Amino acid sequence: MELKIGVIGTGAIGQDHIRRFTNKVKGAKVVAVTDINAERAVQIAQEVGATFVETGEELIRLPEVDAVVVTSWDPTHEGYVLEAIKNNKYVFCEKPLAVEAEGCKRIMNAEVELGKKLVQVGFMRRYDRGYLELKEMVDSGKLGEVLMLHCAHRNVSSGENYDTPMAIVNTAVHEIDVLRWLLNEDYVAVQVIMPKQTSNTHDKLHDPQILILETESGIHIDVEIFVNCKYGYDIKCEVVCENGAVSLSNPSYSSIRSAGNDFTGIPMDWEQRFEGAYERELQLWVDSVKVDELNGPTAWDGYVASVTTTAGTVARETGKRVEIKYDECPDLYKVNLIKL
Ligand code: NAI
Ligand code: ISE
Repeated sequence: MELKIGVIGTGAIGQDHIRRFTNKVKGAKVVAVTDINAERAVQIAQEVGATFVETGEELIRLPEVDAVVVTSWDPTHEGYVLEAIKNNKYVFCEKPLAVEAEGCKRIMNAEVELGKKLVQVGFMRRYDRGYLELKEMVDSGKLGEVLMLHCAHRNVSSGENYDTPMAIVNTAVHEIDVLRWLLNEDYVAVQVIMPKQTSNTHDKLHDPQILILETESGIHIDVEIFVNCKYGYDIKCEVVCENGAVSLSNPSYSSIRSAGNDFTGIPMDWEQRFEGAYERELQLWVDSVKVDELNGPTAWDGYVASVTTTAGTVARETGKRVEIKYDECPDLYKVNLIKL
């Protein structure tokens, strides 16, 4: 039977996910969409044979909607997720789960009260083949203990509305999630370094920035966040261990040799770079909803990401090393195995 999905937010990633549910993911169908930009949502609804609904709340309550996807702006996520839980519906929410840790806690409380996980957060990097291979190597212990990680998150360019705090809250949040999953460890402290700026920025954005995270066992992680690098969408991660190192490589399917050079393509955006990860993420979410047992990133993961990004913001503002403390993890979230 097909899982009938309602999508809230038909902007960039909302449209991508609708396309994936329609053309790639098996066993799912988008039956309802909504957006405050009604004109665009009506058009998209027509294209995929879905119903346009006036509001997100109305969409969540529709009896024909089995599960909800939230791809609207960040501050709207919490309200829609809480409404979905209230209506006992599974909900896939793009990052961030809520803009602040308190919002994530309200969502966890609602799930704990219900005694069931209904929420999955869109941390798609956990489904990327490259990160999965790194994790396999780290977990195998073949290279010895992990000592350091050197990472970079480079976007081609950022818009006028993208400002200094977003580098951590909106962009490095992906590293913050995927690296604790990769290492099976949480963070204990964070620092932020503000290096020399690119001239390709504006006065509300300090670009690049460097985030330094420390984990429970003392692993140091540096993450360069450079959102106007101009040349491509470049995601780097080198895990340095006692007896070797393992790194991500950019997926590319061909290269050109000409005039004494070897040209290899670089993805230009996250859609291209993580195409396979998004597909796997949504397919596994649909499969898990159908068997009534989620196995992806939880509200707890959303909470940990939020506490960490907030600590990162304080570290940037104060220039100091900031210790990170999380609440006790509720039992509901202690077992969470992604079966890939
Ligand atoms: P966007 O601005 O292109 O689309 C957001 C859409 O939500 C817009 O069409 C807007 O009209 C609509 N919207 C805003 N408030 C609404 C409300 N109350 N009810 C219904 N619709 C509403 O933004 P984009 O890039 O698609 O991002 C959406 C979300 O997805 C963000 O939270 C962002 O952080 C996340 N995201 C995640 C990515 C990932 O790699 N996992 C990549 C890009 C975005
Ligand atoms: C965007 O919101 C994403 O989630 C992308 O994956 C990230 O690369 C980009 O920097 C963010 O703005």
